[in-house]
Amino acid sequence: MTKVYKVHPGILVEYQEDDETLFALLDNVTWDEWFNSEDAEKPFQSWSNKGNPILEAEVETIRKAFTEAPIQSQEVWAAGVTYFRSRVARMEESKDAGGGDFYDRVYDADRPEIFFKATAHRVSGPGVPVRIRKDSTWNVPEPELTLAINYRKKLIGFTIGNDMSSRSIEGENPLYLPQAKTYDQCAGLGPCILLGTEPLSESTGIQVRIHRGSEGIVFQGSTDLAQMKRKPLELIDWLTKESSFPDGAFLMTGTGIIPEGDFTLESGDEVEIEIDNIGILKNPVE
Ligand code: DO4
Ligand code: MG
Repeated sequence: MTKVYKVHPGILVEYQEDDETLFALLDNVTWDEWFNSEDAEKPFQSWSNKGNPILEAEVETIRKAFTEAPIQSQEVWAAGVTYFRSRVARMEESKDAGGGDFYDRVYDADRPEIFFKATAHRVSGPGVPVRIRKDSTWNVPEPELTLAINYRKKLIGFTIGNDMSSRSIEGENPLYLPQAKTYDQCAGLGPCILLGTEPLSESTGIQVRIHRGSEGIVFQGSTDLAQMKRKPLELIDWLTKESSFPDGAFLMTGTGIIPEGDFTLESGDEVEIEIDNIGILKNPVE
């Protein structure tokens, strides 16, 4: 059976041995070095020997110190309209601006929609606020399986991404997409990278829950990877065709969950995204 390794910021590695969860803290390597090392692809055999084993009881204390996102110098990119639900929602929001047709066409085209999302300083780790733009009136989180890709353009693992989006800005004019998508704290990433060089099973579930103070859960939705029209390796191929990534990159693979049109996020909400086998990413909204 293949071993499961999860790498948390830190670099704290979580793995299973003889039905036990073990942890090792790697203090002799930076995140960028680890991300682009041979061991990240294999994954991890020799690092586990180099790491300092720590007790499970110490892990929570250590992890609290790492409300960081699992990123150092990697760029964050995102694919769009990769699920039918996204195609329908974008066509609705942009119909008055005459942009609906573009989403329909990109859903069926060979070339996917891929856009630049963020550099590391615009990304929030677990528990750290993500933001809604002050000049936007209609906002949603987008829960997305996110691929970790090394400088050799190879898939090394998976994390959870929140592609925070302004639907009012995007819907006004599709040319405003970069402003709808990229601003300070426009993305959540974490809590770890589940190592793996093969795509996850299509039955992998993605869930989102939006909590609003005493009202409780005001939106929840779910999907699975079988609903995604594009394949992860196809998206990596398009992203890396004419671009190099000296420190590697993250690629969000698009959302299959979008609340109905009358829903907007509010400051004070908390977004909780869960992807099977990876974990849970929670961020308050500012
Ligand atoms: O085309 C606009 C953005 C699409 C997107 O972010 C998504 O489908 O997830
Ligand atoms: Mg998205």
